[in-house]
Amino acid sequence: MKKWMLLCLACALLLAGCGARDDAGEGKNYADYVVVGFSQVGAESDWRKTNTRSMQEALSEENGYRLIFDDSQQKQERQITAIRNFIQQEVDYIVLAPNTEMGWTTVLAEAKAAGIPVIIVDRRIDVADNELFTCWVGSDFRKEGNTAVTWMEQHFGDRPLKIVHLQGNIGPTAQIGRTGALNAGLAAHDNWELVFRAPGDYTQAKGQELVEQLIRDGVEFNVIYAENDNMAYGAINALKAAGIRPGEDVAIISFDANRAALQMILDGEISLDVECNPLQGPRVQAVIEQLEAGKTPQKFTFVEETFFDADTLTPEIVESREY
Ligand code: GZL
Repeated sequence: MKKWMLLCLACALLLAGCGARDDAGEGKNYADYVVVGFSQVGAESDWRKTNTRSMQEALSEENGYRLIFDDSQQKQERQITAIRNFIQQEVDYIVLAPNTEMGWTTVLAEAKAAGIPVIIVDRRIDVADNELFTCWVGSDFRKEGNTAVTWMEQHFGDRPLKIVHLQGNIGPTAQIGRTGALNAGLAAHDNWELVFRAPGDYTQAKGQELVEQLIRDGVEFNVIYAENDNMAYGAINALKAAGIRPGEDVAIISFDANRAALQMILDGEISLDVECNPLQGPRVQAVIEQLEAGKTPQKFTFVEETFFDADTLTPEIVESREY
C-alpha cells in the first residue's frame, strides 16, 4: 500500500475514533463518564452566567460527567449545529437551553433517531410531538409577569402610569410570558399607558441605549418594566446620567433577582424584582440520574420562585442569596 494511502487510512481511523469519550488530547479516558452535550443560549446576562455555572458545577467530572459546552451567542442556528455535533459525538444526553420556542422539530427528531435523550431547561420549546424531548425544567414566566403586574396594581393604585417596556429578545418563553402579563395589565387599567416598547435583548448595554434615546427624545415616563436585571441596570445608569432619580422619579420593575439588583432595592432604586431561579444544574443532574437508573422523570418541573421589594427585603436576605 502506498504511503499516502496509509496516511489517509490512519487519519480516517483517528477521526472515526474522535467520539465524546476520547480524550481530545487531554490524556484522559472518558469511557466511564456520563457524557452530556449542553447547548446554552449565550452569556448575555448575569442570570445566564449563573445558569451556566450551576450546570458546570453539577455536571462536573468529580460527579462522573464529561460536559461538552456550547455558547450559541443567542443564535438558534448555532444551537442546531451544536446539537448535530453532539449527535455525531454520540453523547449520552443533550441539554438544551433554547434561545427561542420555535424551530426545534427537525433537529430534535435527529437526536431522537440517534437514541439520545434531550432535556430542555429554562425556556420552553413549541413542538407538536412532546416525545421529541424527555423532560423540561424551568420557570413559569407568565406567573412571574403576573406577580409583577399584581404588585403594580397594589402599589400604584389609580396613579397614571407612563410605562417604558424593555423586552428580552423576541421569541423566548421568558419574553412571551412577561410581556403577556404586562399586556393584560395594560388592557385592564385605563390609567396605565404604554409609552415605549422595544427588545433590549436582556443586555445592559441595550437597556441603557434605549433609555438614553428616550431621554434625548424627551419622552415622558414614570415606570420602567425591564424583563431582566441587566436591562434594568442599563436603564438606571441612563437615568442617573440625566439627573433622574431611579426609584423616586421613575419606578423600576425587574426580573431575575440577582444579588446586585436586590441591593438596589435596599438602595431605593429598584421597586420590585421578581425571582427567576437559574440554579437548574442540580435538577438536571437528578433527571439524568433517574434516567441512568431506568426511571422516568417528571415531564415538566417548575422551579420555586418568589419576589422581593422594600417591604420584605433585608440585608441578611441579600447576603444569603446564592447568586
Ligand atoms: C429566564 C431566562 C432569561 C433571564 C435573562 O429564565 O431565559 O434569559 O431572565 C436571561 O436574564 O438572559
